[in-house]
Amino acid sequence: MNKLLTALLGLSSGLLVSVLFFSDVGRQNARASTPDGELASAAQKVYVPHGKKDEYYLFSSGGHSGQLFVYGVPSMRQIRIVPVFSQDAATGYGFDDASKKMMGGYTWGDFHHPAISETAGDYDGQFLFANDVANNRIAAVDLSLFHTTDILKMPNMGGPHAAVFVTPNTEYIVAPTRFARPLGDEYAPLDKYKEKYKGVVTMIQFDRAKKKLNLAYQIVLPPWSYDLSDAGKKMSDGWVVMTTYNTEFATTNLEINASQKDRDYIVMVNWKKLEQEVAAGKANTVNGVKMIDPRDVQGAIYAIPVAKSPHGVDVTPDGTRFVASGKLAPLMTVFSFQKAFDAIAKKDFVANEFGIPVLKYESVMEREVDPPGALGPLHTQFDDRGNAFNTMFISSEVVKWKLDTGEVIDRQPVFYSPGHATAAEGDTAAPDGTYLITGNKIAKDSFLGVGPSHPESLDLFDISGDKMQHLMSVPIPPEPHYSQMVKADKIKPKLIYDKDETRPDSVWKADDARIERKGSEVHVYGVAMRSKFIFDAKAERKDSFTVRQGDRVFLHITNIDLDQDITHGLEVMDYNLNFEIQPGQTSTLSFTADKSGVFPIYCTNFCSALHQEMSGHLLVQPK
Ligand code: RUQ
Ligand code: CUA
Repeated sequence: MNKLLTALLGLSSGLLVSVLFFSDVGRQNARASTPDGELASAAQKVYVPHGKKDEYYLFSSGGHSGQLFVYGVPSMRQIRIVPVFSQDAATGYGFDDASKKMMGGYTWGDFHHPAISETAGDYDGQFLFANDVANNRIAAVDLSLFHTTDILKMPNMGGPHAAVFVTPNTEYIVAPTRFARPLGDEYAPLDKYKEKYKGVVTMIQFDRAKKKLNLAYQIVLPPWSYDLSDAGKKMSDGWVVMTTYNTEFATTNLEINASQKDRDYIVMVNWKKLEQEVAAGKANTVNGVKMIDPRDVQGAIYAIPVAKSPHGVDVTPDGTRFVASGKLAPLMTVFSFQKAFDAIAKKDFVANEFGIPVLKYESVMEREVDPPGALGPLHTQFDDRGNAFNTMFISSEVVKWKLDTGEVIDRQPVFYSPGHATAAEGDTAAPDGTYLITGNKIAKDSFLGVGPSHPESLDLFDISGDKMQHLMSVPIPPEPHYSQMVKADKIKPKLIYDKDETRPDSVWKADDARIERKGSEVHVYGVAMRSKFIFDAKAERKDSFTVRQGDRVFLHITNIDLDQDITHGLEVMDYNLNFEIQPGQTSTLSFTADKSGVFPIYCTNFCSALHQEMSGHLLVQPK
């Protein structure tokens, strides 16, 4: 165990590198000698000819790129990149006024776990939620437009890593924090960690009609680190489970100091009960947010000991159990909700931590699954036939095992070091059992070299048979933390933006394009159409306009080409500005014309045979 610990801890140490390398040489040879028949079968399964479409969408987190990557499965073709937390010149996201405001002054985010909105425990395909671990934000993406519609900044948080997980009817989006911090941006020295620092869980509601995220309430918890969480379903609907580490309260050198104890905790929270308590006025208001303290509520928050430094926790599709994986213990632990409920009823508690009753491990645990030689279990996924799939980071494999018995059925190598896995419809109450994709942290020799840093990768498996079949590996930009795979027909993309005649700032007829001056503000209500800009319908040169140096310029541009895929872009030369206007969309870009001179404007998105002619001028008269 100590050796394992050292190996795990010394990610950069020669020991781990050699362990990985040694096992991977065998891997590469085994792969090179895959029989031709098997290769042909794999190739056939991933080939989606022109005219046909993929069966699933894969929505993968973009990690510190701050973006959402959209793939088709089984072809594994990347279809789209949707900017969520980071500026994106291609779409003008973070350049136009609305998205810039939404980003709240940040230019990037660290997006870990996408979650598709659910209805009755099933992905409904309407929205996708994302977390930004670095800047304490949650975003909502409209899956009919593939556009981020709202970003919510959460106070009192220290990195919502264990987010986002939605409850079965998207009643709540749950965001537990990774780092404990003093509440309300207060200062407190690290010596006061145990008293002054708090771990906080934010409960967020989403208004589908307004496409807006709202802070519902927060739960103040001990200063442990919350790693992953999942929502109960069916018999466990109303509960949320989350893993913790650093129950040692270490404030330095965590790799050693936060790995001392043999057990950390799973925290179980009854959000339905807490909702009632909040409605009944049991929450205090702390820094403007309703906050629940476990000491003030009974019967809603419990802790269960779990093998040290657990990582993933995943609720089974039928909602009866949850599986926790141990980074530092080479095993998966199956816990039973029923056993937990029974233990709670019997008040079978062994301790109380910060007002949280601690249940007895043996009373809640159903079984430990410990496949020989399988090291570094991180996450669990499920199929429709009672099987679980676990990623093994250190031994680079997927282990398939039976939930009811713990029997290991199959083990397949992964190239290499998988973090999460994603099963088709995997987080729903009814997974499909067709495909599994691992999000790999290390690509090594898999692709053509691109310098010292290699891409991350995804491995696709066919899991419809008893044995898993490795179909292909594809590169992916950083960082495929987690993804969700949803049936393609559940996503209903719009071909053009809804034309709303009452939308402010829109101009629907070329003849209505106009310029209005209000003091030093110049508002251009213009249109983009094949193949011209019209900024001022009354002007001699309709595609040019003149302002004075120092004016604040607002470009309100409507794309009146209501045809699919006719997107226009607009750059302002030397002003470092570009944005995109999709069919039927109105977008506003504002800037101060602080440089005098003549600045060509052109369409940046290839839109017609005369796209090159789609241009004009901004003239800035010197002061
Ligand atoms: S975590 S590799 Cu950020 Cu989802 Cu487990
Ligand atoms: Cu419009 Cu190119």
